[in-house]
Amino acid sequence: MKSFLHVQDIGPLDAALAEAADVKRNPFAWKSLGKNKTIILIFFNNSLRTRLSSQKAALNLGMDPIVLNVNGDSWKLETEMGVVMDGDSPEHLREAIPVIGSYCDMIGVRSFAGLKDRDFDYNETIINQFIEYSGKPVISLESGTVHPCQAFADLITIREHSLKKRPKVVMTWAPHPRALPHAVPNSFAEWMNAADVDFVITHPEGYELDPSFVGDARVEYDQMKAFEGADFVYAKNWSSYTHYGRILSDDRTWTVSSRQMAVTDNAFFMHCLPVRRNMIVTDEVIDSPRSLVIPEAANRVVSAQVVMKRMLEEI
Ligand code: AN0
Ligand code: CP
Repeated sequence: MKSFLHVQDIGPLDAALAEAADVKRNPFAWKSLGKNKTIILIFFNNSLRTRLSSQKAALNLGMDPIVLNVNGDSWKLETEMGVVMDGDSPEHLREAIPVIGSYCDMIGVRSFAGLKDRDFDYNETIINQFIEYSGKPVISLESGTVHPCQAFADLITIREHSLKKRPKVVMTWAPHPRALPHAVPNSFAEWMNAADVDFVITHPEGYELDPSFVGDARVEYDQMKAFEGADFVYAKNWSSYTHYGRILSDDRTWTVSSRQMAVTDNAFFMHCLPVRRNMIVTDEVIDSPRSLVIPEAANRVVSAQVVMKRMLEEI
C-alpha cells in the first residue's frame, strides 16, 4: 500500500477486519516489524484522537513517531504551485516534502479542506504532493476529501456491535455553528457502500454530498423516515458541497435526540468526535448505554495500526 486514502487501498474488507481483530487482540505481536523505522506525522490542523492514536499505533509496532505541527512549530508552508512567495510563507511544500521524506520511512498528513476552492480541496492538492514528492508511503489523517482511518475504525466498531448480518446504518447531517469539511461523511459513505450494510444518508435539501462518494446509497430527506428501524445512527455535520463550504441551515430539529432514536431498532449512536453536545446530539443520547463514541475512538488505534503494519510489511 503506497498510500491510504480510499477503501480500495486496504483491499478486501473481510481480510482487513480479520486483521483488525488480530491486532486488537494482540497489539504488540508485531513489535519488531517497525524496529528502526520512523513515521513522521504532519499536522496542518488541530487534532486529539488522530494525533494520539497514530502515535500509539506506531509505538505498538515498534516504530518511532515524530510529530510536526505546521503553522505552529515549523515554517509556514506555501501549498500553491507557481506563486510568487512574497506573502506569509517562507518555505514551499515542494522543498519541505522531500526533506521530510528523507528523515523517515512513512508519512501521515492531516490537511483539512480549506472550503474556499472546491477544485483545490477535491484534487487533494496537498496530500497528492506528499505522495508525489516524498518517495514514502503516505496515510491521510483527514485530507481534502477523505478521513479513511476514521471510516475504517467506524466499520470495525459497527462489525463488533452488529448482531445482524446486514445492519441498517443511517448517516445523518446535524447542525453545527461552523462550516465543516466533507471528509468524514465522504469516507463513511465510501466505506459503508463497500461494506455489507443497508446504508441510508439523510440531510436537509442542499446538503447533497459529492455524488462520487454517495454512489448507490439511498438518500432520504425526511430524517424520521430515515431513522425507522436503524441499527446504527452516525451523526455528522458538513457544509454544502454545491454551494461550496457554505452553511445553509441551522435547523435544530435535526439534532439527534431521543425523539428520533425512538423510531430506530434500539440503534447505537456513533460520532467521530469532537462533538458539540446539544447541537449534534443531546446529552441524553450521547450519555446513553447505546452510545459508541468512546469505543469508536479507541478503535482509531486499531485502524491506524493495521494500515501502518501493511505498509511496514511492504517496505
Ligand atoms: C473536523 C471535521 O469535521 O472534519 C474533524 C473531524 C474529525 N471537525 C471539526 O473541525 C469540529
Ligand atoms: N475523529 C478525529 O479525527 O478526531 P481528531 O480531530 O481529534 O483527531
